[in-house]
Amino acid sequence: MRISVIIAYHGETKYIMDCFASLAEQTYRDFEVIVVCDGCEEPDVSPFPELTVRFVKQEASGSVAIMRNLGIEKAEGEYLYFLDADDYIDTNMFEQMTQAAVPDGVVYATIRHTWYSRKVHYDNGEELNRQNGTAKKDRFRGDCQNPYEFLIMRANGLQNVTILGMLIARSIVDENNLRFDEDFLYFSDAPFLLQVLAAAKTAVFCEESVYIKRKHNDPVNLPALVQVKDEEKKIFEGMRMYSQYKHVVPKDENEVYFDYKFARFLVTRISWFILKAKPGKRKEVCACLKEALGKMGDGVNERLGRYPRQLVKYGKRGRVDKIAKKARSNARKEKVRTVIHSRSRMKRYIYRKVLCKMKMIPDLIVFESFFGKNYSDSPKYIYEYLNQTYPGTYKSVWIHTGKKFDLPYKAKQVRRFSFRYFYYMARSKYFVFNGRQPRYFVKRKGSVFLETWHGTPLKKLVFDMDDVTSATPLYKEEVYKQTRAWDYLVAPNRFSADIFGHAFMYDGNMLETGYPRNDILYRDDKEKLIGEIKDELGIPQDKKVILYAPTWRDDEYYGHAKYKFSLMLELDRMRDELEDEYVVILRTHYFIADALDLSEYGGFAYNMSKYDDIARLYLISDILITDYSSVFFDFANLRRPMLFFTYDLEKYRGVLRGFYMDVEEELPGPMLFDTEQVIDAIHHIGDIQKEYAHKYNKFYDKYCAWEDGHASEKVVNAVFRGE
Ligand code: C2G
Repeated sequence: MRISVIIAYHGETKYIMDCFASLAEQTYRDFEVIVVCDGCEEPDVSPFPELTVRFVKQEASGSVAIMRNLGIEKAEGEYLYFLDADDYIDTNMFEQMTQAAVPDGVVYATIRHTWYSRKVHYDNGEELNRQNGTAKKDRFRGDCQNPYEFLIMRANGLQNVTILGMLIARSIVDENNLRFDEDFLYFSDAPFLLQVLAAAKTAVFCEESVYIKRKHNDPVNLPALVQVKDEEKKIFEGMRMYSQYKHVVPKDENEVYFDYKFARFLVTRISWFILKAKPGKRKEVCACLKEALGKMGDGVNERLGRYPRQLVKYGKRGRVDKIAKKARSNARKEKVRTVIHSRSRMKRYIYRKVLCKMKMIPDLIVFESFFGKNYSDSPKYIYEYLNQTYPGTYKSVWIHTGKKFDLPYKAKQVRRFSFRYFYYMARSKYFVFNGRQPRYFVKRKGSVFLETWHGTPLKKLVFDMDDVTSATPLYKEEVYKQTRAWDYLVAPNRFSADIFGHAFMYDGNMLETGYPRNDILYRDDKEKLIGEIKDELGIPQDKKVILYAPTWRDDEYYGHAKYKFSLMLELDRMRDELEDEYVVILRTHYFIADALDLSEYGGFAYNMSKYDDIARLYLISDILITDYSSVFFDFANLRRPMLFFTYDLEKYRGVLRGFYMDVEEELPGPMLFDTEQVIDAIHHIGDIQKEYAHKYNKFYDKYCAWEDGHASEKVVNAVFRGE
């Protein structure tokens, strides 16, 4: 029994390899693959010699309906199976489906959704589901054996009613001359599905067969059809599709499901569209809607709540004005309900609607470093430079997370997300942040946002990441919106400037100045400062300092921005071997929630994770041990030795992130994998420095070339002095 797999391909090169792999590994082998290319290059199938693929070229870019119809023309199998180029299927799907197949019938499967590539989805399924809300099971809880109910009701929205994951006897299509309706760009699945169901002799549910639908985490560059922002066309198509194909659904209890889906489409999409539409457009909607609702049965009423019932009633009477009025008052009620039930929503509401309408304060600057956790990093040095050089010219506000900072110059301090925070976020002209601002930040006309960012990127960032496992799957879209608000972005070196351009899709002002946070590393009075900092921290002046500053791991967390850290360096052994000459400072990343108790190593190991400014720790450190943290790009400015404790290199590089550089080639120090190697390296640190001198020089030239101790000045001149 031969299956024809029809894939509509629209140039989704990034995804189709997973799709092919899932076909190549099918346990059932009697199938052909037809890829219809939509005005794009054929994908490379060479990595899958076991697949016989026929390509059909469609010259101009068309629609999924046109492509699938072309596929049907070419198909030679007794069964048709539609698969999307961005999706993949379980390896035993065809085997299970063919066992369940009946002549002149269809078999339908389970659909699951994922944001991830095949590798991540299968390897880490459970974990990732928990963090990012991937639907593990269909949410549908109704009768799976009733194909109408199952196939219509499980979809989230009318546009998601789909033909995917269904094995269809070719005879059904031929005898009834069925084709996808090419008049529809977004809604061609439902008509085809309904016609197939009406003509099929039997429809069998095969629960174990799983079709995995991949959601796109980059709707900016590669939106799925449901993510395309083309609301007007979608609204009209949805109404037309329902009007045209409602009659295909049998006039029995199954009618209710399709009617229900359309009523929800009215509530969630059409009514909003009407609300915002101009009078002429409203009239057009009115006519189409009236026609569509004229086909709606009465059976659906008891399934609908009061509000949808009212909208249906008004729509049937052609009263779009009433739909708009009702939708507006309903939206207001909803807003009030959510706002009064949540203090944070209330504050955000007042921020947007009231505070952002107040006059902007032209000499006010809001500073934030690491989401208010520290008084540190480039915002700190810009603030200090401004106050030293232009005393009294600017007013400063520092954001903190609960504990006020000890600031050297006059400044207001506001707790993050407090009412005062929103007040200053709304009224300030300038913003100096080293991370992303909140999603709801309003970029007011005339305001100036200076983003300093917080490190030369080693780990892949935003648009250069494939799977986003460490953040919400909508991270890319979110960052895209946030980076649109940045007026200036500081780059520490050419390498970063280039990466920031594509990783953030940033084309605003790039300040190619070096990092203000590194100015301190070039101070003339460094020696004096080192003595002072050692005294401040209680570190003996005569001991050398080893700073251990690792980064965080995307897959080890308690919750949002609360990451775990396990200390893999054995401090006991280090103390035994090194305590005569050295002390160790442990500095965990600001995302790490674990507070490590090092009291038993008193006098040898110090936990400085809560210390504000890591740059001051660099200054007093003779050796840096790190892993994949950007700290080494900064520390290199001191030209002191570095060791890389990369005990989980393969996992980190391969599964979690991916790097921008070839670490084996470029790191200016050895990669070490256990405590013994670390101790040995410290004993032979002089030899290591000699061995790595050449690499270190190259590294310094590439990543530290722009640093000269004057970055704050250059940034301030560009942003605040208009130079
Ligand atoms: N940091 C620190 N202590 C650590 C690790 C990092 O104080 N143990 C600070 C350093 O200033 C470092 C910055 O936090 O440069 C960023 O830390 P990374 O470990 O590089 O990780 P991440 O926050 O993911 O930023 O482009 C840079 C990347 O975005 C990395």
